[in-house]
Amino acid sequence: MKPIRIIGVPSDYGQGRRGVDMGPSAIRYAGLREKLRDMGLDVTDLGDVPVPTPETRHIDNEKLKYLDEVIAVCTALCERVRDVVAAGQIPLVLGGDHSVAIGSLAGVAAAGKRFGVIWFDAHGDMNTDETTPSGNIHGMPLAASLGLGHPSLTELGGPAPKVKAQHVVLVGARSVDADEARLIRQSGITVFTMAEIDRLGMGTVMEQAIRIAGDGTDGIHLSLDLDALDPMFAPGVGTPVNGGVTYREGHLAMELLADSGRLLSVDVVEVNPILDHRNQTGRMAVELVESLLGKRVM
Ligand code: HAR
Ligand code: MN
Ligand code: MN
Ligand code: MN
Repeated sequence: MKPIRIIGVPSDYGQGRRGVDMGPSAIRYAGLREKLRDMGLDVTDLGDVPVPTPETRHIDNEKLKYLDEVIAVCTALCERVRDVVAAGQIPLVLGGDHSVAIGSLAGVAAAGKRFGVIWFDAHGDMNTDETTPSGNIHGMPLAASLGLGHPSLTELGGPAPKVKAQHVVLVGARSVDADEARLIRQSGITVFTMAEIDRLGMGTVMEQAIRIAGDGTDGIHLSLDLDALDPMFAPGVGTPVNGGVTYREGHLAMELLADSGRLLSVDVVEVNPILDHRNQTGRMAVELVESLLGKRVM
């Protein structure tokens, strides 16, 4: 496994509710660095990207809430991710809400990589400023990375698109807005909803996802939204949706990705300690990352 570089992004500018800004802290507190070092991995925590305090800011645009702040945070993250990837290391980005993925994908692209994306999420994250029901940018990062939406997001850190639809797979979807669903269908990305996971099994779904994201690319970016997991296993998220990925399905997905040897970069997002029970979701995040980076029973 390549060296791992942890980057915290304590931002909740992409989401209405405060608390997800404490995600990096909760995941670190659950022992992330120590557990990965115990596996024999080369791990360094690079600290946090600077994030301004929300109480000093205001919303200018109801369709793109905190746009300036999201741009500033994602631009700083983009530069760090770019440098880590260029050095042959794996960035492990700790959110923060999912808007931070706009910065991480831009950073992987800025490092010159042609990559695929596996987007593990209960939601589509395929809204634009024209389709959003909430104005929250965390509902837009996949669209933005595909070149759909406001130019200040699609062109952040470099030209759009950051990733091609033919190499993008959404896994775990079960809450998609009507206009968003239209955009998803038009985009040409591959979607495995929970219904497909039920029918095919997570093993088959991930084999196909890894092939779609991995074939003909330099590697795979995993964007892991903890709300993909069933709220039973990950209650500490801002927008929980019932009927999600089980504990073992989640681990199997991570194990298969580890076995593929194609992992380039990772986001772990939407952990909200205020809504959590004794850091259960922070610990779940750490366990999933262990599986993703090669931990096995024996
Ligand atoms: N689709 C809704 C919106 O755009 C809710 C999005 C919730 N997003 C996340 N990220 N939690 O996956 O506002
Ligand atoms: Mn402003
Ligand atoms: Mn998401
Ligand atoms: Mn989500």
